[in-house]
Amino acid sequence: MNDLVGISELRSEFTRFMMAYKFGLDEVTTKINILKDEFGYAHEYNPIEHVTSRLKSPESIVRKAIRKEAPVTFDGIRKTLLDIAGVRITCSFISDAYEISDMLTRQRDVNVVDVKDYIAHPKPNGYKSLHVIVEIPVFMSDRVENVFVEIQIRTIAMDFWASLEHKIFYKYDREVPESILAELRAAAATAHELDVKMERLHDAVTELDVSVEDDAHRTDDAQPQPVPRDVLETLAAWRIDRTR
Ligand code: 0O2
Repeated sequence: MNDLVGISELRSEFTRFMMAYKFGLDEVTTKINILKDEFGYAHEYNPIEHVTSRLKSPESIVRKAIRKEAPVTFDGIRKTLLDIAGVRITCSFISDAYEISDMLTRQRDVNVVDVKDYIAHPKPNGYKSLHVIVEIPVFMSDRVENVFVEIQIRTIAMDFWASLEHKIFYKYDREVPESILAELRAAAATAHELDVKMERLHDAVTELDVSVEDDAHRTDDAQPQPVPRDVLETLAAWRIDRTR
């Protein structure tokens, strides 16, 4: 009976523990969405392509705590695992990754705890991404809790590579054959070449200083736009013409 009470208390403590991370994630995601929307209105070009977020599962939290030889207590986990809450931002160009990181980290309530620049210093397998761990205050009814959130920023090409590598890694249960590892390293180099080429093209077009309607108006929940009066007049005139 005591065991059951213990388990049930632990479960609600775990839920409370995770809630703080969920709120931290919500705060960071809101910040990113504000930047994304503001860019959409104020500039001709939006560096933020896509934003996703995730909370680590309880199994994976405990597994990682054990792997890192952290005390498997809430306090131990809180201090050791800085990526329980994670946001991933996909952007168009390499320079965007640094610009987005600057825009987020210069905000007053964002405290930068750690930066791992795997873009400038890729992992040996070819993995590239800019990782920024931030600490953010979450205001709750009876307390303020500072929560760590890991922000991963990468280009579309880096994200494409990382998603496939992640699948391969798990498919082979972490024992990936050397031939496939070599192909992955080569693919990472090709992805980097594409990033560099696309950025060069983008810079060249920007220098032309002509206004081009791009895809910035595309959203995940596109709504019909109001029909302008001149379009309606054209349609009406066309219809009258056809019925003559
Ligand atoms: P998931 O499924 O994304 O949660 P550290 O905390 O610094 O001691 P850690 O956690 O390995 O060590 O830190 P690091 O290097 O910053 O990596 C954290 C996350 O980056 C990983 O989270 C992955 O999301 C991503 N990542 C790092 N290296 C690779 C890689 O080689 N390939 C891919 N595809 N992703 C990578 P998790 O918890 O491993 O996984």
